[in-house]
Amino acid sequence: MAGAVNRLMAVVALLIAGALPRASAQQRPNIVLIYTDDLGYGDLSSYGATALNTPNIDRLAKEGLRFTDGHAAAATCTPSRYALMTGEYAWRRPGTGVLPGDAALIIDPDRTTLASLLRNAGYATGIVGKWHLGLGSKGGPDWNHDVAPGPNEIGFDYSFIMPATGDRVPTVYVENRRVVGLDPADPIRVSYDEPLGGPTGSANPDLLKLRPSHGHDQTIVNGISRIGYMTGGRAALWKDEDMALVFTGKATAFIEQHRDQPFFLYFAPHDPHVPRVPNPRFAGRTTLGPRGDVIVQADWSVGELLTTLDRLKLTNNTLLIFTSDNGPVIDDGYRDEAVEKLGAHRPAGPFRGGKYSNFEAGTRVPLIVRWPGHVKPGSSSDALVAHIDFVASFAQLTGRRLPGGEAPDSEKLLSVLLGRSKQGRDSFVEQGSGLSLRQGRWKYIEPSARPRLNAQTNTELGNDTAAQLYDLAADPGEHANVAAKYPDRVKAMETLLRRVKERSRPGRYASPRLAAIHSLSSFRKLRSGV
Ligand SMILES: [Ca+2]
Repeated sequence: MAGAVNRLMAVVALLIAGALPRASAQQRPNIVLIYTDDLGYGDLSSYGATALNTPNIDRLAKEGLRFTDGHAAAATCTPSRYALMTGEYAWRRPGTGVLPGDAALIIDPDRTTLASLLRNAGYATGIVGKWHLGLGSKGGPDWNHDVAPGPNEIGFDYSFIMPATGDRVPTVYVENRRVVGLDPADPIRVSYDEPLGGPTGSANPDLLKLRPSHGHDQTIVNGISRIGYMTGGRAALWKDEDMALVFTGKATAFIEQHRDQPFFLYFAPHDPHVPRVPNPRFAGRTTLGPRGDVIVQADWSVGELLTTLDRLKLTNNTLLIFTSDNGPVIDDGYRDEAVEKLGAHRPAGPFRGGKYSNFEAGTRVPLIVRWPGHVKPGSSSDALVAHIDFVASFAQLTGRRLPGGEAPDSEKLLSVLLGRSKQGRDSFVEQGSGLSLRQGRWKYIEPSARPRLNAQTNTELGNDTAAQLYDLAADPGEHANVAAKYPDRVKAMETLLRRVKERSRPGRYASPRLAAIHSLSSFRKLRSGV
């Protein structure tokens, strides 16, 4: 009761201050965005999987709206998350590809982000989980002092993050700019160029409990070799088996702490990205090996958040979105039985390709929206929507106006996200190995001389030197290229894609500071070959 009164008082105070001219308490729900890592369209029982059960995520589908044409902006982590945060296609910005673990921040702190938008709207904002958008200014972060700029500088009041990925050093958590548990007498050193001493996967395979299948053979931490070299920080190193529990605990604590005010929680679990190392309580829970076990672990994390919302009586006033940052991959660098135990499970569902690919499974991901009383329970939508639209849609939700030029590729689709309209995007550019354009039932993949197959992950990348056109209504698996049959359609979509590319806004964010950050991260990317 006291909580409800406090919340009402806070809203009244904001209304008096004129910050929210048309908003009411009901229009300003808490927002929880759950952003899993490499989870495929077909990996949930609510999206057709039968090899495993995801009852907590399925509960969201039963109580909310399930999208069948929802998309990440890109088929890999960094560009997908960049577009989510900024509302701008990542391919417009050099240096936004998959980043090494010591890259500088790639988002200009001066621009509007999903987090700063909501903070300016009066929300308490927090991120728990994977970041992978770079940290520090030019030259990368100083791991032994303030690790900044980072999430706290682009709009998050609170941050508890994994800097890059589970398979990249440094393997430490950073909470509000500081490495957690760091002993100053044992400073962290990180390099993506030269070995720093200490055992590596290539030199000391006998020390490994999980062996790499390709790459991932540099510094060993917790019996697992990673990408990149690291020494020091021994007291701060994470234990992979505990990561889901740690993140989930921090996420539920954030909810608990902010129960009396509008909050935005961006919860970005590591699962089911590699290395897949389930907590013992989830090991062996599926027949799919560790990849299946960590999906069940992610489902448990979701369940913990749902239980917390229920217990605090916040469920009805919380808009919850569940999704994934890109499509699935089976062998992503470790011998973790994912290939051997896959059986009949289809992580990509009916779609072709996966993580890294131009084909639909690269970006088409599970997307569920729940907001009791506002979103019809058990409903579904085939509208074309994308994570890149969250910035503009959350601006609608909170009655904020986006300054001109901000979130340039984000569309106001709140009514679509809430299931009140099925008029989604007219078109959408998917970023896989190259670029593709979606428009209605059609998908155009621009010609490319890039490889057709990622042999290491066995992913069909969808590249071809000829233009490809697919009719997804008749052929969701993209097997029949009908470009020769519909030359006018190909020409029109090629032209539209070119126009979208030309629509970029040169200069607006190209401050000398950001230009320096960009050029540095591109340079590092080239050097480290990621
Ligand atoms: Ca990912």
